[in-house]
Amino acid sequence: MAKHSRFTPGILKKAQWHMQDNQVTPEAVFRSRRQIVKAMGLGAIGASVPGYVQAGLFDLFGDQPKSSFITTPLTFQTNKQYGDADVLTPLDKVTQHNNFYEFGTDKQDPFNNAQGFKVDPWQLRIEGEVERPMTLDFNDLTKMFPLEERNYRLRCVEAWSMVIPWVGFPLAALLKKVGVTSKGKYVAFETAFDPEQMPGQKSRLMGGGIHYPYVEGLTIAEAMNDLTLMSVGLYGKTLPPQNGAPIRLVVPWKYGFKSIKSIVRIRVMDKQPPTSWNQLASHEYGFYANVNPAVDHPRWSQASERRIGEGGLFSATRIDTQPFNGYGEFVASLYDGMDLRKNY
Ligand SMILES: Nc1nc2c(c(=O)[nH]1)N[C@H]1C(S)=C(S)[C@@H](COP(=O)(O)O)O[C@H]1N2
Ligand SMILES: [Mo]
Repeated sequence: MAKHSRFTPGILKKAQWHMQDNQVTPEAVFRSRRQIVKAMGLGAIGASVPGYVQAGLFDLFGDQPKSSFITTPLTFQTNKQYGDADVLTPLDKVTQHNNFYEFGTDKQDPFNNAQGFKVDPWQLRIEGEVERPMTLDFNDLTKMFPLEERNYRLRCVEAWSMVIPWVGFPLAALLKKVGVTSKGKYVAFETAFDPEQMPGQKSRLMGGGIHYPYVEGLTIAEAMNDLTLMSVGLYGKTLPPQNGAPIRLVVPWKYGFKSIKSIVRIRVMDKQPPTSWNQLASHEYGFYANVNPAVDHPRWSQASERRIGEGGLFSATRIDTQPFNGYGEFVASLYDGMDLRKNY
């Protein structure tokens, strides 16, 4: 018994809540938990049931299951082509300050409410104007394409920002695999619709008034740009549910709401698809939503942003916002001749 006494719930809890950077990772906590489970003779269950069930098991220890999201390590190559000069936002901020209205509108709601979200089995359907429609299952998401790690700035339309080391593959790789037809001009994306698991889809108030499922879209040129990433992980591990597990879009030159989470359907279309924030308030949120310090939101300036960093949960540094979030050299040409004030 003394053998595993050092893995006491108290110590685990402390490790979790004192986690200030990525030195102490959820994976490390997960591993020590697995040792308790093993010591209790529950090893076989612990190893074979999905993560969310294991999280439930840890209730036995009086720990906080909501903080024990299970992530597993990924294999990837690091791609620094799009910059790595920014200081990364600490993991605890990336995973506890989120927008995912399906789980509530407060910044900590997704962290608190998404932990039971079931991501395996999962099906991602790719269809519409494609030569070879496909359905990817949970295992395909991390195995079909070589994974890359890329550090991207994420600029929310609410004027806060983070720098996140995503792991994923270019959306272009997937689109090439299915073969876009000559009619394919836009790509539409859809988040899972599951009110039993997503309380924000049950209550209009809790879901922020959005008409679910959450939908987004890109032009085919935007979708094919190499910057456009399908993310399956962050900080080297699979995505936590609050960040859009098991697969989400990341479009770093656009406001964060374009980066749709927990995707179940990608449809190549011949016309511009509807998008959730545009449907909710079209005078405030456009289809393009390129980060643009020169075009203010009707209710606030977009000239600067709060970069969330070290320190307390809401500590931040105010910095100037860059056109296209600093990715202009890679994407500005997509909008040549376009009035970006009109096409906001
Ligand atoms: N399905 C869905 N996707 C979503 C959202 C959402 O509410 N639902 N919020 C968006 C917004 S406003 C932002 S800023 C980013 C936040 O991503 P993060 O929580 O991983 O930082 O997710 C985007 N994707
Ligand atoms: Mo956002």
